[in-house]
Amino acid sequence: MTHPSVTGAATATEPIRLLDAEGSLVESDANAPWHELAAQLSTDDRLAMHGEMVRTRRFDVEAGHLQRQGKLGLWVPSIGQEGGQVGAAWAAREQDTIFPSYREHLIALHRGVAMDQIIDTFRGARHGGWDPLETRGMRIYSLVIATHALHSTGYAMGIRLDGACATGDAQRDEAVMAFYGDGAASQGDASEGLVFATSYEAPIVFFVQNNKWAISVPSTRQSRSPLHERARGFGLDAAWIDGNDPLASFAVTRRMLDAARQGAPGYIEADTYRMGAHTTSDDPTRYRTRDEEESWRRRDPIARLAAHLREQGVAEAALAEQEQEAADLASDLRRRTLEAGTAASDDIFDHVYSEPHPLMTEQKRRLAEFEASFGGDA
Ligand SMILES: Cc1ncc(C[n+]2csc(CCOP(=O)(O)OP(=O)(O)O)c2C)c(N)n1
Ligand SMILES: [Mg+2]
Repeated sequence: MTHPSVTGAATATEPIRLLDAEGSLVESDANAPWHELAAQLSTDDRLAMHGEMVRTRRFDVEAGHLQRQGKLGLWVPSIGQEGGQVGAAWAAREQDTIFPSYREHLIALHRGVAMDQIIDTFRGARHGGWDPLETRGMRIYSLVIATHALHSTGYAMGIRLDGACATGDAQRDEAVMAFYGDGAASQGDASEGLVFATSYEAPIVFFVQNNKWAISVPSTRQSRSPLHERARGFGLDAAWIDGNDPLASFAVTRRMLDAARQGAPGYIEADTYRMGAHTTSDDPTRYRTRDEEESWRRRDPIARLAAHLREQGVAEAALAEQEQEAADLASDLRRRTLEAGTAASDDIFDHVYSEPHPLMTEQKRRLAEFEASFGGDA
C-alpha cells in the first residue's frame, strides 16, 4: 500500500512556518493548504491556546521556584517549547493516546492532568504519575529516554489489530502520538519504533521536539542529516516545522495524525529551543552562549501568538486577564505545595512485589536508617 506524501520535497531549507517571529502570517503557495487547515482554529480557539501557553509557563516557573525551596526533588522546565506543544495538543482528537517524555507539561494539562499531579510526581509523592484512563489518554511521563518510542508503537500496533483505526472515519479512528527529543532520536529504541511503525502501518505520529540540546550535547552531534530526513529513510512521511509556531504545529500535526489513523505513520521534527536549563540539576551556561539564548528569546512562542492575536484585533484586556488567571493558579499551587509536607519515600518498596519480600524489607530498613542519619525531618 502506498500513501501520498503530505509533506512535499525532502530538501526543504526552511521549516513549515505559518506565523513568523513577529506574529504575522506567512503567505505562500506552499503554505496555502496549511493555512486552510489552521483556519479550523477560530480567534477564540487561538486565544484559548494562548491562555494554555501562559498558564503552562507560569506553572513551570513556579515549579522551578518550588524545587529551589526544597519542595520538589527535580524540575524539568518546558519554557520555550509551548508553541509546538499547544498546536499538537489541539490537533489531537479526543480518542487519541499520547505518550510523552517528561517535558510535555502543556500537553498533560490540556488532556486533563492536574497541576498537582505533575507536581506530586516530581515531589516523589506519586510513583506512577496519574491514571491514563482518567486523563483522556495521556500516558505517564517516561524519564528513561526513548523507551516509550517502543511502548507507543506497540500500542498503535494494538489499535490496528483491534480494528480501531483505518476505517476512514477520522472522528472515530484512533491514533497515537509519541513525544521525544533530538537526543532520544539516537537511541536504538527510537529507530526500532520507526521500523515497526512503518512495517505494520501503525497509526502513530512521532513528534520530535528538536530543542537543540540533549543536556550538554548539541543536536548537530546527534545526526549529520536532519532528523526528519532520517525518518523518511525509514519510510515514514516526515515534516519539518517551526516548533515555536502554534499554527504550523496544529496544521501539520492534524494532517499527519489523520493520515496516521488511516495507516500512514508520520514523523514531525519541531524546530524549537529549550530556553531554560535541562533540569534544575543543570547549568546551561557551562555549554552554550548567551548570544544563542538571546537569539531564541526573540522567537518566544508566547510572544509570537500574542502578537498574532493583537493583529487579529483581540483586546489587550483579554490577554492581561489570562496573565492574571495564570498568576492566581500558580500562587494557589504554591500554597498547596508548601502545605503538602514531605512526601513519604519508602512506599516505593511496597509495590515491587504483591507479597512482602525479604530484600525489599531490608532495603526499606536501610533507607529509613539513612534518612534518620540526617536528624530532624529534612
Ligand atoms: C536511557 C537513558 N539514558 C540516559 C538518560 C539521561 N538523560 C536524561 S535526559 C537526557 C537527554 C535527552 O535529550 P533529548 O532527547 O534531546 O530531550 P530534551 O531533554 O532535550 O527534551 C539524557 C541523556 C536517561 N534518562 N535515560
Ligand atoms: Mg533535546
